[in-house]
Formats: sequence, C-alpha cells, structure tokens
Amino acid sequence: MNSDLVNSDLVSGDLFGAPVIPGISLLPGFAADEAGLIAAVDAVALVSPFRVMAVPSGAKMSAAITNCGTTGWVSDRRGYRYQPLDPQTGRAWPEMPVVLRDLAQRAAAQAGFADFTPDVCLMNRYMPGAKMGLHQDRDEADFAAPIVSVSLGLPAVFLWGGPKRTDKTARLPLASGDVVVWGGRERLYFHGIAPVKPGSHPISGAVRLNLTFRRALPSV
Ligand code: MD6
Ligand code: FE
Repeated sequence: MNSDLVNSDLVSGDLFGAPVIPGISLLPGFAADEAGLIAAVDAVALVSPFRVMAVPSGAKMSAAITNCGTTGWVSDRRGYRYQPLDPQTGRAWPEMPVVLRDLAQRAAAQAGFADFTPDVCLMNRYMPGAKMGLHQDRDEADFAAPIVSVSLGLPAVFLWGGPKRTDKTARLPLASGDVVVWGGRERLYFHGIAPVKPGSHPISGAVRLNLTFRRALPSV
C-alpha cells in the first residue's frame, strides 16, 4: 500500500496494492500517449488560452483554466456556470479533439460506464505552488454521468474528503498518465489538489495539466 496515503479507514489497498477509494476508479498510466494528449491541449489553448478566473468572492483561482467542447465551465463574480461561449474570445469554445474524447470514453467504459458522452473537457493548468481548494463538482445537469479526470505532467496529490467540507481528507498521489473515473454515490464529495511541488516533466516542463471530462448539459 502506498505510504503517501493516510486515513486508512477511507483508503485501502486492493490485491495488488493499488489504492482503492469508493466511487473512484484509478487507471494508472491509462493515458499512455502523453505527448499526443499534451499537443491536443496546446492546440485548444491556441484558440481559447488558459486564463486565471476569479471566484465569486473576487479572489483568483491559483490554477489557470480553459475548456473545449460544446460548453465550458466558467467562474466570475456572478458565480460558477457552464456557457457555450468563451467569455475571453466571445466565440464558441474549441471542439473537443478526437484523441481526448476517445480517451475519455475508453476510460469510462473500462470503469463500467459504457456510454459516457462528454460534452465538455475542463482543462486546469498548475504551475508549482498552485493548488485547488476543497470543492464539490455540482454545476453539471446530471450527476448520474461520471467524470473522467486525466493527469499529465508534474505529479500531484489528490485530496479526497467526504460529503461535508469539514470531513477529513485522504491523499491520493497522481502521476502523469493516470486516469481517474469518478461517479456514483460519492459524486458530490469534496475534493481538491495539494500545492504542486516544483519539478520538471520531460514533455510539459514545470506544469501539471488536469483534464476533466464531464456531461454538463442534459442528454437529449
Ligand atoms: C485536478 N480535479 O485534478 C482537479 N473533480 O486538478 C478535480 O477537481 C476533479 O479530478 C472531479 C472529478 C475528478 C477530478
Ligand atoms: Fe473537481
């Protein structure tokens, strides 16, 4: 069992020592083509650049964000929402690259969600020191659909809490190429990312990328 994991009542090891968390499937190294995936992220960012968004309090997030797909997640003084236009460019978000959509669908299927059709990929870019505070993902229309989360570049520690913000958190280390599929009973649990440690990744440099594929709009 990975010694970085704490709170052993929340996180146990499977037969092979891989961490097991209810509601979360970890697919280590499932995103094998890191270079191709990072190139797809770069192509999206040429059209809709990464930008730091404000949260409703006015504070700035520490990760920079962009999106691709038919809608995109945005945050500003008015709140959090999905919208079809990039507020920075005034145009539609870039289409979801086929290599990204395909990876998300294969990962979801592997984790038991046979017909996941993501309509958005929210992209987070972390520089060393950047983090993501504990939050719930609750802006999507349908909590039955899973979220597929792909980590690329610098490693990070995923913080996994409970239904209440004050619940204690377990720590799950995520490496480049790891994919997490998240759904079910724990869909609304609090979670976050610990401050990213300084380092260098051969393809991304001093950057961690996280791609979360979601079903944001109701299926028709
Ligand atoms: C990150 N991820 O890994 C932030 N949310 O940078 C998330 O907030 C997240 O990875 C829901 C499901 C999977 C995730
Ligand atoms: Fe989240």
